[in-house]
Amino acid sequence: MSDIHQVNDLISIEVDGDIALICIDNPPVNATGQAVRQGLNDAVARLASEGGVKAIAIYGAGRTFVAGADIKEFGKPPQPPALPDVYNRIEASEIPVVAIMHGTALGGGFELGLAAHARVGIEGLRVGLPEVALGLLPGAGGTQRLPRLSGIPFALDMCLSGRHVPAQEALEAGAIDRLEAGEPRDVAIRAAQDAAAGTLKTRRTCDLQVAPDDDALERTAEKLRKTQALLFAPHKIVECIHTATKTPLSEGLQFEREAFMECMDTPQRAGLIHAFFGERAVSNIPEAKGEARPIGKVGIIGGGTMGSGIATSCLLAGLPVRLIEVAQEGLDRGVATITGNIDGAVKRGKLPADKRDATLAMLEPSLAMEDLADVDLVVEAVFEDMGVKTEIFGKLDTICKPGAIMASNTSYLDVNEIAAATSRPADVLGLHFFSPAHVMRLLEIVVADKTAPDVVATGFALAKRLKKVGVRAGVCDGFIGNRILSHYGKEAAYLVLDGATPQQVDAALEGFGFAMGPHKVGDLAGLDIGWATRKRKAGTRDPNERYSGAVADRICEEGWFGRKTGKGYYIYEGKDIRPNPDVARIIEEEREKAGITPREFTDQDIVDRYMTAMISEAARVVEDGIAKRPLDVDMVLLFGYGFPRFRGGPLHYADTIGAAELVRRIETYAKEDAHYWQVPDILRRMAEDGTTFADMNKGT
Ligand code: T1G
Repeated sequence: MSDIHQVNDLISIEVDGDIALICIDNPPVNATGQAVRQGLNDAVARLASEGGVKAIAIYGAGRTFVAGADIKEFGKPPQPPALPDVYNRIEASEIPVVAIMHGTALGGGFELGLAAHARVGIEGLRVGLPEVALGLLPGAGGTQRLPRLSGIPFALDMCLSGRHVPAQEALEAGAIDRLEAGEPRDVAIRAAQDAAAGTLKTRRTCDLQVAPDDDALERTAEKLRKTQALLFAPHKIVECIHTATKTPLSEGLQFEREAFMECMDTPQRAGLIHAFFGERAVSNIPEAKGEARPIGKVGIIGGGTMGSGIATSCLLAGLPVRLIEVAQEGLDRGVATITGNIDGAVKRGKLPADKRDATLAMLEPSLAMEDLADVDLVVEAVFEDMGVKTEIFGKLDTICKPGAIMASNTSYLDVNEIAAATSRPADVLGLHFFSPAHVMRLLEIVVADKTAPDVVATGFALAKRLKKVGVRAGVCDGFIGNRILSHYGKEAAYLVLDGATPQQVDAALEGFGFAMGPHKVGDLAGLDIGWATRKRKAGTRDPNERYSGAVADRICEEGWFGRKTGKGYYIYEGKDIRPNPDVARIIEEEREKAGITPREFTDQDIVDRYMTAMISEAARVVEDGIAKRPLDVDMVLLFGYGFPRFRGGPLHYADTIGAAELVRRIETYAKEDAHYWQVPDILRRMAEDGTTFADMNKGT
């Protein structure tokens, strides 16, 4: 190739004879930021004006084609040229343009392909329109051009699921025209030559008609009204695709643009983009970037629900596991649970069936703790008793090889005290998994006072290997998540004691976006767990604290622990779930005992109180340095506690309320209970100086 011209830092043109290549080189993912848009625009204009070229191929440098518009630009004033205009210029080009897509072609990246006159994929390619996961919709022609190429059902599926579609499926759906092997630039040269020679068919997508399918549109709209009533973008997507069936492309693009801007203006977009970057920022801390110790084999102590889940997660990540139990019966139960988990993973398509046996073969059950002498990491997952845990760590200290890491899966106990049971506290940390541990993506990496930096780095490396969202947490009772839960959980109980019903509280919070209200969650997890915690804390409970467990204790005393006993706050018979009428009686009796006259709460009252309670304790967790940044708290609640993703997390949500209003609320509620409702200093300072939690996340 002879003539290379750099249009700008990110876009270059290469001309050879009668073909030209346009290369996009904007690491890490060739996002279409302003310079890429401008460069593409100028490159196509230049080639059109210079003439002499019969075909153009656009490809990406680096590990992937274009992974979409630059998300970092969202929420800021838009910079011209707008992406749809650049793509309309490409579609209008008299010179055929072929898009060469490798790695991932997502969002605006796939839409670039759709605007081109032919699409060539390179093996391993995955295409997708994941905008909906950001509270947006494909805003550069995706909702108008894809139905023209692949029909309405496929377009609805891609735009609403946001899934990354393998190239072969995209080829079969007509979303790409060819699938090839080779380096992007080489494939680009061949494709441009074929387009110039006419052996690669080129056409404008705008000239194609959409095959009507009103049934699919109506069915989808109906389903969304039931399943995603709270979300904005999915409904707009259906409207856009519907418009594609009725109007010429230019009008459809106009409709799509307006719908896109409506989505852009929603708080959901801000919440979901906060979640996107937060998920990546949690490991963007100095400790996580240090040199990690190699992890080749893992030892798990305890074959219960947590131990088996953690073992499964390691096996699925290709890590050999030695599972330790004290008795054969427990060991067999652990192996059976792990085997069931692995079979479940095969069923869910998380593990290819032909890898099942090899994966299970990496599991070595044992009754001898001495067999942990050669592992690189031990995760202790036995029941929550400090005495038992310190005894185990004391023993591990005599067994584990130098440099081995000893971790506890405790969900609240003092990791410093556990570490002190060894002669090498630097090699000890907390790795707090969430049940079911092979499914839940959150991992609290609990850093004790003496934990060595490379041990922390190893915790983050393990999280990445297990495809978990690892969040750094300091040591306190309950770390980040459970500490906050134990506080806002009390408010749910107070609301019931003061007049609301468990069903009303659950419905109000489900209307806010939680998949399940706190009473249903309690029934699912087992009410006996909370009961044990209340008993454990009874001796140290502050006498000024209003007891929140009266109703729950009575329910547990009846032997009703929730789903596992068929009864809790609700009665569970098959698929039928209904309020437990006996709970209403218990609530009345406990109100009488406490001399409470029940009062009315609106759903908004319930949400405001519950969320203000959550935000208060979350703010204190940041203030105490247990969480280094507000976004760490947000990601813990999103990935471990079912917080609605579109709200971004409790502290992102707090910024939509404002510190001054939160202080006002707490001071109002404190008139009822000054012990429970206390304004965190950090909130008071924020109300005075106007800082936000987002400000505290900046620079990370
Ligand atoms: N914009 C800006 N930065 C991005 C980005 C994007 N689209 N995609 C990734 N990054 C950053 C990311 O934050 C990280 O930065 C680094 O790249 C590596 O990413 C008009 C409106 C492509 C599958 O939603 O799904 O197009 O943390 O760690 O695991 O219709 O990134 O290193 O500083 O995730 O290999 C639609 C989003 C946009 C795709 C790669 N596109 N990206 O995964 O690496 S909206 C998306 C991804 C749009 C148009 C609309 C993944 C990936 P840092 P990473 P990875």
